[in-house]
Amino acid sequence: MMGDEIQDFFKTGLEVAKEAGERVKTDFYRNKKIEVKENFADLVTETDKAVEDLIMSKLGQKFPSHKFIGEETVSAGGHCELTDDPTWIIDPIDGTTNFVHGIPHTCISIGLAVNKQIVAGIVHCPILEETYTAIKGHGAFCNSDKLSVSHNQELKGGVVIIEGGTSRVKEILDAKINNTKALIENCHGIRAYGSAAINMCCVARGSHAAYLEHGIHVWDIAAGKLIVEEAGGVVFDPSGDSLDIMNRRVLAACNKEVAGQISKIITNISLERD
Ligand code: LIP
Repeated sequence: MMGDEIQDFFKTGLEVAKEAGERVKTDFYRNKKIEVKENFADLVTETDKAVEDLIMSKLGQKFPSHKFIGEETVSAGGHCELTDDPTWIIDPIDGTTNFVHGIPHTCISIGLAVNKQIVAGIVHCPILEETYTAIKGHGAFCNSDKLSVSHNQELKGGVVIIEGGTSRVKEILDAKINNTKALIENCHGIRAYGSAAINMCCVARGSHAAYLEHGIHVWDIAAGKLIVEEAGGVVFDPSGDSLDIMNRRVLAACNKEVAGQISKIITNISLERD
């Protein structure tokens, strides 16, 4: 696939993300219709569904041969298969719990995979008014500012993001609490912004040394993975192995030294694949 084609796909993806952002912004300040998915803490709103429909129909009209993986379509029993075909991987609202509670860290995350590699990524945060973008080989940006990860090589000198997630399974929570403790003991501080995509952009912009989460899905990290890598960072499986994007766990870091120091002190958790 030619670079010009990717640029064209990206341009359309960005236009659609911004249009979707207007809907998210309007609904953010209104009462929301909320439903639960896997458990009481796993939320979806009518806005999530409407925004996913909007993105898929606009991109589908423009690129009829492309495939789609969307959070709400998969949650409703749809297909979650990553093939070599151009595939748009969409989280219509990443940070749904934030959206529900009026916390501004919420975004639209759109990644485009070709031959199973992410070639374009868009994380549009309509309330924060930040749009993170990357095209493979062309760097990563926040609005028009070029992004660069931190050069710090010591975990002990950085801030790390670790999320609680939506699972309420005791064994998973126990492992996450142990990992949280191990991180607190070994870094300046921990944070959690409630959106995997925004967490990854925090690593890309250089303010955070790393982000660790078990339990995420491919739509949470597809765009962010490329944004971190194009800002000079690394994205691995938390074990230190290469990332399997469908394997529901992620470790993004400013460099492989910091990633390695985290892999050594945490316990990996196995989850059902996407
Ligand atoms: C969210 C992730 C976040 C995780 C939440 C949730 P959603 O995605 O981005 O990192 O901790 O549990 O999965 O559901 O808001 O798209």
